[in-house]
Amino acid sequence: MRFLTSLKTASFALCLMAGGAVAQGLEIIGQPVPQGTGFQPAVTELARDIGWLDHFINIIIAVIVAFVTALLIWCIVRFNARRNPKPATFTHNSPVEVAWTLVPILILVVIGAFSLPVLFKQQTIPVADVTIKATGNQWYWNYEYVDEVVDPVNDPATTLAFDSYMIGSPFTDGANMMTPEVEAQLVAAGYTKEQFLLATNTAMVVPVNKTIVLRVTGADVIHAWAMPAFGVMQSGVPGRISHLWFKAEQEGIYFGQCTTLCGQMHAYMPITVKVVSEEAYAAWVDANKKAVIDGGDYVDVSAVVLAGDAAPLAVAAND
Ligand SMILES: [Cu+2]
Repeated sequence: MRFLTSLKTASFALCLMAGGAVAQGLEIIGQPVPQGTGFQPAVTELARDIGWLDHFINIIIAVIVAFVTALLIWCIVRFNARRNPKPATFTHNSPVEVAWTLVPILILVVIGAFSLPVLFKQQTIPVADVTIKATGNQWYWNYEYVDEVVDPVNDPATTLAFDSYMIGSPFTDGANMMTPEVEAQLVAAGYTKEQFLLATNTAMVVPVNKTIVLRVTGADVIHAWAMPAFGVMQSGVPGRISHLWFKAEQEGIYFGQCTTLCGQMHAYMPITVKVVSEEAYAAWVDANKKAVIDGGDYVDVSAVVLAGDAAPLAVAAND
């Protein structure tokens, strides 16, 4: 990893000259939707576990709230001063005190018994099929495919790596605001203006149904790499490497964001992940290695797919 950024990021002027919209060949699955409530569609076991745990704890909370509310109403109605002109004078009731100590303890034990296994599953890092190092910078991400040496014969030290900026950020000639130029860039990259603040100029690409291990760190301040549809979030702390893992089960495009306040433009360093077939992933890696050697730009996975270098993408339905 001699050069952290071995690939230049795509030039939008070139994209625009190439003539408008690039079909993505992939469905956008992981993004916020208008009037949406709850979680984004879960495409990993971890995300399903978290969703289940959330529902489970919500039920417990609802029961407790209903019980306490009923108790309050009963006390107000039954034990008010008007109905009890001569108040009782006792101060203690041991059975009730034992109950209100033990019952909450039991509730916490039950919650812990279900939540700790989910936490351990997240934090037990399996053997990786693909290992990627994600480095948070003010204010963009860098992705390094640590096992993908670009040119093993002539330059065994350079791995595939590239920066990922929000479309519309100053790096892409924007000012973090929606303008006609930014919309044109989004369309050129295969998005619409709905994906403003989410879409990036380069995407992290991973194969479907493979175990991906992400090494997360920060280059300057603390950032955090988070992907709601995968149920993962990990702080990127300068000087140390943290790990997260996921196995995405559905091809598509997913959006996440930096989730630790890292400075003035924290809101403008989103994350785009494209989950593709194994064949498309391999072709994408090869195309980008070739681009590094030839001094070319980052190659989007849609170019690989649409050029027919890989098997056609099966786009799964979004439920
Ligand atoms: Cu941030």
